[in-house]
Amino acid sequence: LIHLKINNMPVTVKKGTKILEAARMLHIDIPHLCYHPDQKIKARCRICSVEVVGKRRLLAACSTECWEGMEVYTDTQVVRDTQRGILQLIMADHEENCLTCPRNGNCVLQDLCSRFNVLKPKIPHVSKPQPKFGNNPSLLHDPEKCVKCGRCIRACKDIQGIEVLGFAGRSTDIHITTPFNDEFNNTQCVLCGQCSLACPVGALVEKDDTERVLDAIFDPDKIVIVQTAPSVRVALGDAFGLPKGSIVTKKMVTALRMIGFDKVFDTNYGADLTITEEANELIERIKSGQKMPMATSCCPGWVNYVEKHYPDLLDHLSTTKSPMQIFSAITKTHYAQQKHIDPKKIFTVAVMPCIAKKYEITRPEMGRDGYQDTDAVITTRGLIKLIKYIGIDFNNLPESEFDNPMGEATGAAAIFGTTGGVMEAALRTTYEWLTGKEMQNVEYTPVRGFDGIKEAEINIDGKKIRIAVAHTLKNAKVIMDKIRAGECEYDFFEVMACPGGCLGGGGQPVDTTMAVNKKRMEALYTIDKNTKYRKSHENPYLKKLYAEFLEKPGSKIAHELLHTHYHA
Ligand code: HC1
Ligand code: SF4
Ligand code: SF4
Repeated sequence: LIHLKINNMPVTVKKGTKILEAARMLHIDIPHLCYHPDQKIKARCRICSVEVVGKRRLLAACSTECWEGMEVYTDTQVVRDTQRGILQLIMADHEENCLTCPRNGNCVLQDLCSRFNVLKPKIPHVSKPQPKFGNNPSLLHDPEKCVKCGRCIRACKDIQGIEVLGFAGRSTDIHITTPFNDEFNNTQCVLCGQCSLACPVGALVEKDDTERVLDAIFDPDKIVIVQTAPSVRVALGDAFGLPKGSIVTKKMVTALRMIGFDKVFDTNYGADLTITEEANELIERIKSGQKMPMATSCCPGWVNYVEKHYPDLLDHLSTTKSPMQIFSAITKTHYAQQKHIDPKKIFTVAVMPCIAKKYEITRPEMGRDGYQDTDAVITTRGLIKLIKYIGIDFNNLPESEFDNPMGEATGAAAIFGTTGGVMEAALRTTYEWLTGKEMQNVEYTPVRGFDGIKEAEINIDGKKIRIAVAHTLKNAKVIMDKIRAGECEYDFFEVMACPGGCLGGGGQPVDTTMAVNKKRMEALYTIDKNTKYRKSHENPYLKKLYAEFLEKPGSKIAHELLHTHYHA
């Protein structure tokens, strides 16, 4: 253990602890911009500079390890002048239009300028107009708002292993851009949005669809139906100061009704359908031995990755659509027929933790008769905006239930939001269908937790099924390279592009970290435990849907509505 003093207050820390972390133990927040708890430390911005007795220069608190007897001061005149000087320099190179910035009110730079009273620029402006990139449905890059912290670069490279973003230029011309300054569409980008989650300011943001949703709500000719993804309900509370991992499903449903949605349904119902179709597909592939191993396909970041990086292996993706798209296809066909509504009058909105989902809904195969199945995706951040816009006192809301029939779902669907969840849900159904026996213990722990790649072998009636689960595309790459080399022994594998799965999605609240994700994961397993039915094929509304409309898993109509194809 190491003993030191910060601002004359003693603190004891483990060897290797950085000054920034030690200060936190004393409830002191040393300002930081380029530091992110889940990333490699670069000490680029130096805003965390502190004075250390015996050192002539200021040291970066994010990267300097504490030593025995160290004496640190975080609030001297020199430190404050340095911090203010750095902020002045950043502001001289920053488009100052905070009022029109999507991160207004939620921006680390804005907070720091306010905290250090840097209200008027003292250094002449050096920033030059730069082109914005955003010719895609998901992601917008505005280099004039960039603070050059490099967090987006590290997210893309270290989480996804993709390296779309990088530094270019020198001195005042230094900027972050894509290869050849190209639009994201033309690069290897998969629109996962991890860069936007890492960005502390408004330089990389999602495309905002909240206005379009409000327009539909205000349109008297539209019936606006909303569905909410499994992992939104365990993250939304963050924005209202609730403990991380709070389960706010029922308050969320009330808030959605107050915003004006005509029906509030659950993506989890779609997830149960995805599992029944996917389990059936897996069993068919196991029996035929074709296109093995089969991979899950509900994550559009992952699908984009296979299309762009491994087009030769597209056959491995399950053809089953994602829960969101299955949900919307049923809404605009069977549900519309049952309720005698012209599907063209229905406007379907999905609340997702994801920005790649904004792209997924625009794929030409995701609709029929000239309309899209899902009309708009808003992220968890978008929903927070709408709740604040309406002026809803979220924490004091009464609780309410989803509408039915598409609001009823199983525990298997709930865990889709965490890495390993889709696999566990699929196994619950596959096991019962292959053996005809009831699965006693539905909790399959080998696929739980945040290890990068989890592998297991299950014995189903004497047949060994080899499975794997990966989260982040850097880990997925390991599996894909093995398949390409003909060295992969799996039968079935799950990939979710974001760290921890959707609960760490690119559209989640901006203070998402792996520590927060762990709480969200525990919350999803709690929902599963407390749900009446825990296997997708036991969802009573789903059984009815197959009896009335879809006939059986893998039927012709199920293929037409619930399955898709991919393009190289
Ligand atoms: Fe997901 Fe999925 S789990 S992809 O993460 O399969 O976005 O939460 O809605 O579609 O169900 C996201 C989450 C989500 C789909 C489901
Ligand atoms: Fe990289 Fe994902 Fe950002 Fe694209 S969206 S630049 S793949 S982190
Ligand atoms: Fe979207 Fe979830 Fe995939 Fe991330 S893991 S890209 S949030 S679907």
